[in-house]
Amino acid sequence: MSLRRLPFIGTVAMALLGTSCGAYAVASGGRILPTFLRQNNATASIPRIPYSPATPRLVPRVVRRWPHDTTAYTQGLLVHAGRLLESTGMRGRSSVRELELESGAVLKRADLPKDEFGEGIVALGDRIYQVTWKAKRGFVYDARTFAPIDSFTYEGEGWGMTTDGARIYLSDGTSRIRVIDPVGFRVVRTIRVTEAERPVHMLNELEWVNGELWANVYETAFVARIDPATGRVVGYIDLRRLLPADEAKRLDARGGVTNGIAYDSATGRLLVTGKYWPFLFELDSGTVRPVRTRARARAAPRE
Ligand SMILES: [Ca+2]
Repeated sequence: MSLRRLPFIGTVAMALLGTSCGAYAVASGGRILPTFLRQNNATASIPRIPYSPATPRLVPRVVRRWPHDTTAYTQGLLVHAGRLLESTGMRGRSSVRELELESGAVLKRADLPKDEFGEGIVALGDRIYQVTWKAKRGFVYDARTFAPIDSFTYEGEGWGMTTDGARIYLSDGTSRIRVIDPVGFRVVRTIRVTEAERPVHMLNELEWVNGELWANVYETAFVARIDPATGRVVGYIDLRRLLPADEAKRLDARGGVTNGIAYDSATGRLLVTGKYWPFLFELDSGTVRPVRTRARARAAPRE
């Protein structure tokens, strides 16, 4: 998603609508919200993850960093056939790009119409699919030339996408991820993502990594590692230490949150970034370091 939500929206909406709505649910932050608000990604609260101290958290080792366009409101990031692709959002600035990793230069780009708000992308074969935030319409490009070749429609909002090589996975800011047949963009099943039996909403940019479904959790610096069969979060990647605290705070104030995961299964290269971030960080995908959780620390024997 795109625009940073004002913190009082939920409160105001509750005051205006709460008394007339009978269906309530406890949001992750402990606040009581009408069910329809909790499921509406435009007004959802930031999940206070990890919910359980027993859920494994990993702090990745940074191999190196590469330059990234600080005007890019990163919505999607992936490697396809050795090419690094990114999509960007914001009206009038939405695009699909091919990047040169070493310089951050944009080698090729296709701009969306000025009234479109670009979101995630996925590449399958010779096609790139891109969704838009609220227009319920997506675009298909020739993966090599970026020439527009088709469009498609879907219900609800479009946030992040990835693929296991056959199906498309689509997030929409809630805790659901739709699994989609690219032929006709038809939903074949829906994954409900949970950690410690609680829904993990605000799921954003996606990546398929060695059979796991990874998702940036919007407005947090955590990446959820999801078992695609059950929807359970098997662990988190903790990206809070990638940027110096003052820089992260400065970026966060203008919506520059962690977003963008690209994994090249051919090389094992793992890249992450954020909206407006000055760098793509290359992480050591083979030696992601486990963080001792509080529950494990208590259980650990003395050495
Ligand atoms: Ca991705």
